[in-house]
Amino acid sequence: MKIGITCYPTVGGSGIIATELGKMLAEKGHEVHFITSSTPFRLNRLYPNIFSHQVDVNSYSVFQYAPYDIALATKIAEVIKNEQLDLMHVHYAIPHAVCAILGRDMAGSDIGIVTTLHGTDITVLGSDSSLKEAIKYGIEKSDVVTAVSNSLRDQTYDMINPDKTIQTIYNFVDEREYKAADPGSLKQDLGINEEDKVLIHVSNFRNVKRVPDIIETFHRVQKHVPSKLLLVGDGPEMGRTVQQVKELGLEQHVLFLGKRDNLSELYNISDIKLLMSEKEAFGLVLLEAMACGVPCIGTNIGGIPEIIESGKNGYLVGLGDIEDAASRAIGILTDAKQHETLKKGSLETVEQHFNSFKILEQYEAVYERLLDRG
Ligand code: GMT
Repeated sequence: MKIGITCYPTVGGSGIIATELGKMLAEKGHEVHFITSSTPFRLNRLYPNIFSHQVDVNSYSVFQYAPYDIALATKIAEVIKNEQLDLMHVHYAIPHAVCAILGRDMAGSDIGIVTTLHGTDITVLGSDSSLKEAIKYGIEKSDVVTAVSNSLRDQTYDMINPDKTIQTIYNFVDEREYKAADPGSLKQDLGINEEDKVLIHVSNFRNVKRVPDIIETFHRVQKHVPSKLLLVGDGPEMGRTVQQVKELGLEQHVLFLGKRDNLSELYNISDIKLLMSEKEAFGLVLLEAMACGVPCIGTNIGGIPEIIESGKNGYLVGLGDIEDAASRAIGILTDAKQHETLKKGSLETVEQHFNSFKILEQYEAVYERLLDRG
């Protein structure tokens, strides 16, 4: 099949899923065409049957805002025609589904459009009256719509009320990259004592991630267990986070690592992963951690309970329940047997429910159904 993929190419779970899916499809012999504003960051080497088409936006001085969406639709139309695509798979309803629909129309084509919903296009933008109708339109005019969790699927029905069936297809990780492995001297290289426990939080440091809850949880853990907190990523809340760490006197115990590519290695020196978000359609970072054998503590919201099963691979806590999160973390870090059980459960969860080959098959089945409709 010749498949066009549009996603946000910069760091973020949706871009990672789109790119990893494209790479796996290419490995299975499909021809994949990324149509994006820049080369997806995970497309880090040359693949013979992956092509990257970049959207050029005209910045004519009369435009108050450069017309990216129109330029993307035009590029999609061009690639549909020139490359004879069989279908388009876009990630995010806004603007990508709408652009694909317009692009298909411009190309005078009737190829199928698959739209995958990742979260914020529904949970954040879905209540914005300037966008809600466009999101509904993008969903209804797509041929197939998938959501990355049952929670996101149900929330889309509740908030947008589209006349469309939405199928859940879970996210996945590349198990060849994310696996339990010997981290070598990384702990030492980062200046962490061998006997110190390591907690990790990875995010884009936006409000919804509730990073202050992570710091407060760690503050409590640190009083009982010699430990370090790795903060990976960057974003608008970083300044406030640095300030909070200073105010709590945790500077010696928190490592700000910024945006990193070697997440697998960092997970392999970590004992617990923390994700205390107030909105989270899935939580890909949980899966990445679990694939490396790291138990997770996360809030009981959105798609997180579809990944974390309390007592099997970590613990769910209420939103903002720092005390419970800290006491769960202390429990795990001070009980090697419990940690081992949760580690085993984490690896099993990824293998049983989020296996990349099984997820790939689900997407391929969607594509084949679209092609078969003639
Ligand atoms: O978490 C973010 O803010 C980034 C966003 C994205 O566009 O990558 O993540 C969303 O999609 C991910 C991949 O499906 C999910 O794992 C995240 O849970 C989801 N984020 C939110 O729902 C806040």
